[in-house]
Amino acid sequence: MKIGIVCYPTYGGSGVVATELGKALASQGHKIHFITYSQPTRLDFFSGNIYYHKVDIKTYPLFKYPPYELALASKMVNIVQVEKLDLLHVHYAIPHASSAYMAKQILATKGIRIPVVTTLHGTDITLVGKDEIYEPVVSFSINQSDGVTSVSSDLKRETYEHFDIHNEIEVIPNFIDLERFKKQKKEHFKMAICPNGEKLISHTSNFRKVKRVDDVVKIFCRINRHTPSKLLLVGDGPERSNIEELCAEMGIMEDVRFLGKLEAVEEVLSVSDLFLMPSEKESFGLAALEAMACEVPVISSNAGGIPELNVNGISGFTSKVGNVKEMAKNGIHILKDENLPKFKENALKRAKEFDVTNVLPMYEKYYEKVMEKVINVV
Ligand code: GMT
Repeated sequence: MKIGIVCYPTYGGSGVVATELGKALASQGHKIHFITYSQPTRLDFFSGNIYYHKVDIKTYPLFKYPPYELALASKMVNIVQVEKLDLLHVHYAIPHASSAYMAKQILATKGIRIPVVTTLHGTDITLVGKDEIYEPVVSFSINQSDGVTSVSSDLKRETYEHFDIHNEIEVIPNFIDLERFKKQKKEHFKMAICPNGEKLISHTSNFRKVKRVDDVVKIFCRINRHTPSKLLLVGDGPERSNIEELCAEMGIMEDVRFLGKLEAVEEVLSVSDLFLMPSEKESFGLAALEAMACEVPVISSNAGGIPELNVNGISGFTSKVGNVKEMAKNGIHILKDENLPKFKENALKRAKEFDVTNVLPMYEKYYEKVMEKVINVV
């Protein structure tokens, strides 16, 4: 199959999922054409089956807001024709689904029918999309897609709740390449951070308010008082300086390291004992899956789709958003020497269910179904 993939190329779950999906499809022999405004972060190697097409955007003094959606739609029209694509798969509804609709209409005037699959990732529905300034266009574009997938059942439920959708939404969960995340313990790294045998706790995110990184710090403080630990904070974003201030106020700077954006996040995760994800909203929680793939149990909130991944009492624990007291208590329980090995084992076992080899066929089957549907509509 020749597939065009449209996504945000920057750090962030939706771009990571789109890029990893493209890589996995390419390894199965499909020709994958990424259409993005810059090289996707995880697309850092050569593959004969992967192509990258840059969406160029021209500015003009009249444009306060350069029309990216139009440039993207035009690029899709061009690539579908030149590369003879079979299908377009757009990740994150805004604005990718509406640009794809426009491209589809333009191509139809040239006698080309291109099936469009839209994958909903979370904030395109739960935060940004349902805002009235975007809602009508988001609803319309989702309804006009030939196939719609969501990364969790909870996100599917929220989409039907907030939008007038008459399309069937297929749940295809996010996935992980366990080969890449296979434990590669860097014990010297752990020794440097935890010289006195402290436990290592980690968190990775884009440091947006929705991630509640302040709760991460509060949970850590409570755990640390009971079980000597160190905290690694990976990632960067708008809340980072506030969090640094909070750590200073709480007098825990000695025990916390800010690592910024890391390519090889698995190196940190593989030596961690516990992962914290107290998010306000999370359609799936890819960062938690990455931790579990490195055998790290997860203390999380029960927001959105997280409980579909982190099984309470098995791979970790889930609590109500903001209940830092309970989260810390559960963290202390997991970190006890007699409990940790079992939780680690369970975390990895659960992650294996989301291995790319299980999820990739779901996408391939879905593409075939959508293509068949489009071909059969005269
Ligand atoms: O976090 C965001 O603002 C958007 C998005 C992204 O690109 O990182 O994250 C969403 O998509 C991920 C991949 O499907 C999910 O794992 C995240 O749970 C989801 N984030 C939210 O729902 C907040």
